[in-house]
Amino acid sequence: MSENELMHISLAIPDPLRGSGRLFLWGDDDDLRQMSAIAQTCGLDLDAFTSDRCLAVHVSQDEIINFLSLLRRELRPASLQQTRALFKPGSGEPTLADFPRADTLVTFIMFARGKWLGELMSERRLLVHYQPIVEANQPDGVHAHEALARGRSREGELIDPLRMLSAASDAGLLAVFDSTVHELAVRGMADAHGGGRLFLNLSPRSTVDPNFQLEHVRRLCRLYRMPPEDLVFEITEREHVLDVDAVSRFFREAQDEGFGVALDDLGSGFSNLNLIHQLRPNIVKLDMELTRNIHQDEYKRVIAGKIIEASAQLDIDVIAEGVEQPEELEWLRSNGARFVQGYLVGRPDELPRDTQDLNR
Ligand code: G
Ligand code: MN
Repeated sequence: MSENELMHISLAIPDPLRGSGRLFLWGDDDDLRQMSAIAQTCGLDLDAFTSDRCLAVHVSQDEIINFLSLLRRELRPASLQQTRALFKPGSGEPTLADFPRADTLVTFIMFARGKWLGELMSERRLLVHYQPIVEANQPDGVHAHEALARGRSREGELIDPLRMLSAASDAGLLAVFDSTVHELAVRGMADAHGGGRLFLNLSPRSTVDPNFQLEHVRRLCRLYRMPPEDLVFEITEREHVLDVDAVSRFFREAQDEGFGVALDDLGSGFSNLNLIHQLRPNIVKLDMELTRNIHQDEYKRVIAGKIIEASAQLDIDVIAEGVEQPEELEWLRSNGARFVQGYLVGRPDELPRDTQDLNR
């Protein structure tokens, strides 16, 4: 199908790196010392201070991504802003003409991480796995699937989804990433079973990003003959800098068009019960932190019990996540959690389970 071409990867992503070479970093002495220590922990060779206040680090394309993500994590924001960075392929020395091309380190990281992610997407190394969501009363049937992003390196190893999300965030590509995953997820579902209910993760920041638009999702629904009622957007609060008004506006718009909306990871470190009344989701997902050993922990039982009770009164469905033990499932089932998800009832898999006889 030629329509299957991904809609979002055509965005132009600048290319600051090609092949092996040296990354030149100009900054103050303290920052350079810290950067050379980080380069050493990565096992990279360096020409210390080739000229005044300049460090040259020998890197290949693969090594640079790891190095940059460490710099991003370890350096102070001011250092990222005041350090200048330039990559020269081979063994070339920077010339005067190169200086105007030197970016701030923070910009350089943004481009490089975006390029890494863009290549991952365009080389089809971004995949979706599907994890079943089942009725607690009927754990053998399938109610829906959650689409989970997975990546593969060129060598075929799995890449942690959090690494992809952090690259997407650094590069300002969260919404592009989310939309690409949605497209892969809907397509995979349609190819496998001609459809079925599907939960799609969405970063709260994507809801205000013009690169994410419900119009894209509507197009997917038309293309793959999927009714909007079969799609549910899950918003997580993990970023805990959530623009509640923006997410709420998005929830209303999505609900008006028939899509479902869910609050993900409720009960995790960052979550906040007020979001239930602020966002009025159709579904809440209890975080696995709350599920874990719930049958043995009175505090967890009371908190989860109250959330389940309040949800029932408000006509909100509850999905308990991360169910791994039969005792957890049993407690959740007998205390009114309608749906469960977790390794006990199904691990994420490349293919959705057969959903022919699902009951909606
Ligand atoms: O934040 P969100 O709920 O979307 O994250 C789901 C993540 O949790 C996925 O990456 C998935 O692989 C993982 N996961 C799913 N079920 C289980 C489970 O039962 N136990 C554990 N430890 N992890 C799970
Ligand atoms: Mn989720």
